[in-house]
Amino acid sequence: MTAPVDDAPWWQRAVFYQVYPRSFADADGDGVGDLAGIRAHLADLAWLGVDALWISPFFRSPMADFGYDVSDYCDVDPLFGDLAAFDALVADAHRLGLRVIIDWVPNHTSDRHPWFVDAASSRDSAHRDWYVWRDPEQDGSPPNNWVAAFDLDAPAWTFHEPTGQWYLHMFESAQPDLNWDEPAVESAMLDTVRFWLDRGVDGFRADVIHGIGKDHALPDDPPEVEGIPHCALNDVPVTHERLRTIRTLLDDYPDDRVMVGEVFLMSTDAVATYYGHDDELHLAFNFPPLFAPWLAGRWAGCIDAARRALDPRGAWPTWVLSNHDNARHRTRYDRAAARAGEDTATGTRRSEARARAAAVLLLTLRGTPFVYQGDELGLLDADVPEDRRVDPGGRDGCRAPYPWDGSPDHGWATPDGVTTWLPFPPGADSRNHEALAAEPGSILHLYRRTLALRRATPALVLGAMEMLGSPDDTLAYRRELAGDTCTVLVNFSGGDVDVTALGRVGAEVLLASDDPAPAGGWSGVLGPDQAVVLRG
Ligand code: TEU
Repeated sequence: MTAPVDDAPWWQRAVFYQVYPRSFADADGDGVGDLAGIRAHLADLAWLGVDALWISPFFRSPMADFGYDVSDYCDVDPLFGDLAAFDALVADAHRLGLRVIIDWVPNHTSDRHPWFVDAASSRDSAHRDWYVWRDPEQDGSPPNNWVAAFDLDAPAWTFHEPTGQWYLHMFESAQPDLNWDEPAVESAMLDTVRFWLDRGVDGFRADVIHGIGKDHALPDDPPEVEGIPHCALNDVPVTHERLRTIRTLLDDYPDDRVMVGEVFLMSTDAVATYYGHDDELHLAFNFPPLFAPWLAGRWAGCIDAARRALDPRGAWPTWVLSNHDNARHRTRYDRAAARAGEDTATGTRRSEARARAAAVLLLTLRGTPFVYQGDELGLLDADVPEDRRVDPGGRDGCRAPYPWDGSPDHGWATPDGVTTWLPFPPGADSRNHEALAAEPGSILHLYRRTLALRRATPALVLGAMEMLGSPDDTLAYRRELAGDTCTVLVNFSGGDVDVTALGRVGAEVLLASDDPAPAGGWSGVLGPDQAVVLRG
């Protein structure tokens, strides 16, 4: 029975691959990736077996936040190419069966965006109310206690001397927050969405989307908020109204355009509300798993929280292990293990095994997975020496350029004297796309095999998911669709775990994270940091 698979929207069936354009591939040899570079490697992504790309910002930008400070939403920054290069990329992607979603940054613009330049020109300017301005307190201090995302000691406000008011910025002072209470802002931003939909994009990843609504009173934040800058909360009802307007716009276009929102709240229950009642975001990132350590209990908690929050709404989950804002999961797991006393020899052995098992976990949970570029090579964060650090948020390590081959410039064709904007990740001489593609046992091939298994197994894509009781340090779940079932077992420990009690000895092993060609029936024992998928 294949009907449910065909009926489900593509974005529920898809595996997304996040491209960070500065670091993916460089066609013009300036040491920074570009759209033509991405286009030249689309066939590699089709070979890998992902379904869709999310491309981080490539719009005109002064690059104070590497593209998340947009000065023209409807043009390509010359660093990355031009609109024709974008159109060519989308056309080629579609020919290869790959969908393309792009980043949309609605919470803030660059301070060099013509709207802000005008807003700052005088209190009476046409665009003044497009941003959030407030008079100083009596003692001259900012209007409230909100702090900026990258420097928790600095206020989320910058005083603008010439006009004598503070303006709000959840991030850098070069990223003033838009005032969505001003109807002209909403309509101008909706026009930017239409612009790209008309050009044929399949949807958007919406940056800090929960920021587009803010409490008018701008109340002080409570003293402690877990893990995120206070003003990132912004959890107010008007945001949901705005999301419904955006959803209507998207749904009025043909072909199931999608919006996946970055709702940077650490509560899965709170994130769930941004799906509305199937009338707000199609998908929302759920970040607790992005910060979860490699521990079965923590993962069981994340899975349970997602089910409890999303299932009653009929909302479809998403899963993310890494992105351009945080240390890669392999690096995170290694660091946590080292802190917990794991010795170097054990750590080296376990590091790759953990990354492999995590890949199988990511790609077999119920929901839409997002693979961050380079995780399929098992990359670690780059060690970025102090004199090459560039990001105000300290996120350079996970943004290292993608090593395509083992040559000195790793396929980046940089002429003498030009270096890539960041150093390569460790071990790129051997850990690169070309070398791993030539090695059937590599993690790259494991990703490819797992993606192929997903495509061939509707139960893994849309099937129901049932957690099975399993020993400590392991997770076991069954995926089922129309009578087809498979079972996934994951060992989070560095030793063998006997799982015979699950009664699956002898079952056919469809996939094993450490073995390219598992033969014979399942032994009932999970190896160290091993994940397996069994038929039935
Ligand atoms: O990120 C939102 C966000 O809250 C994180 O940047 C977080 O504050 C940070 O990881 C803490 O280290 C989005 C984008 O993904 C990010 O790249 C941008 O810098 C940010 O918005 C501003 O646009």
